[in-house]
Amino acid sequence: MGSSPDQRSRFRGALLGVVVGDALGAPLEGHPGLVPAERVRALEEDHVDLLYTDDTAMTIALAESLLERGELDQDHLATCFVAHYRRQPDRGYGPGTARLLSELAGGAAWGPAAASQFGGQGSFGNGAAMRVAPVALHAGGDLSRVGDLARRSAVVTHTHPAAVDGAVAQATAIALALRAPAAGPLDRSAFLAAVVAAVGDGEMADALRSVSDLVESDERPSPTAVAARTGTGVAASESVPAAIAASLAWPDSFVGTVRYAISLGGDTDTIASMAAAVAGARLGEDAVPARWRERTEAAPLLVELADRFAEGAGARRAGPAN
Ligand code: AR6
Ligand code: MG
Repeated sequence: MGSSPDQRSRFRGALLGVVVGDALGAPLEGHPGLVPAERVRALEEDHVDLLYTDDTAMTIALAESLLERGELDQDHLATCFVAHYRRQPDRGYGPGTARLLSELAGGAAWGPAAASQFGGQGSFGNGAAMRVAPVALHAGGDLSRVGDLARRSAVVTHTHPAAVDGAVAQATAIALALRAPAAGPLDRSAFLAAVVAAVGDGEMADALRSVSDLVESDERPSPTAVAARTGTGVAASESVPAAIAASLAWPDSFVGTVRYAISLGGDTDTIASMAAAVAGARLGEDAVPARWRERTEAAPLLVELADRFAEGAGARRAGPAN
């Protein structure tokens, strides 16, 4: 293995992970039960273009908002989500998110509209977690900022505590991966403990803890065991722990992580997207196979957005001119 990838390569790896995992996993979204390895291979070997879905569309919107405003501006973010949704409403948005974005497009304020979803519970879907990668890039891997930024990005559409904590967990996992040495073994136990600590007590922390023995074992856990513990549905409390477990099942392989994540079945695009973002953040863009990247819609746009975050982080490190 070569030297540790630099920050630009890791930023690219994280956002390429989002789009490649999403686009590769999308054809199997909703698959009941585990996906046989042959079905995953068939997807990989196909020659059709890999099209991205709402997971990536919302990631692009969040990235553009952070880059344009230089901060997490919730009103602006809501406007960016709505603009993407209006341009391309058929990207596969979750039903609650589609309804909410239509309400916002009609002039509703995001705060009360998001809070009133699902009879006032707010959405517990994984929509806030699946799009959160740009928050980790904006924070440059600074863990002290990631949780608060992730929370504020989540509540624009998802107010249920499990959805908000899912976004915090996923953003923290990416931020940790951005800082983790790529050479040598990853301390999986410390990694999971840091993610749990970031979310605090509750349903998400419990769900993450439920896989700790599997993740820490010297043997790679079987997809059957992980899926049985976490579930693989669109609820953040299922798919976020499933994705983090997938990234820790194959900590040194982007390809292994994506294959494993898709094999879990259920919300395959979102689980693969979240797992691949973590893998790409640690392993860098060279870990993303060229054959996947070339087939994936909008991969160059995600690279461009990653580079803009890297330039911002570089400028901050250099400090003001005087
Ligand atoms: N009570 C009951 N069901 C709920 C609740 C709740 N409080 N919250 C969510 N659900 P949604 P998302 C169920 O619609 O999170 C795309 O395919 C309900 O069935 O807010 O943006 C992506 O690829 C609801 O429709 O959207 C992701 O897989 C569903 O959870 C996913 O959709 C999803 O919540 C992202 O969905
Ligand atoms: Mg999905």
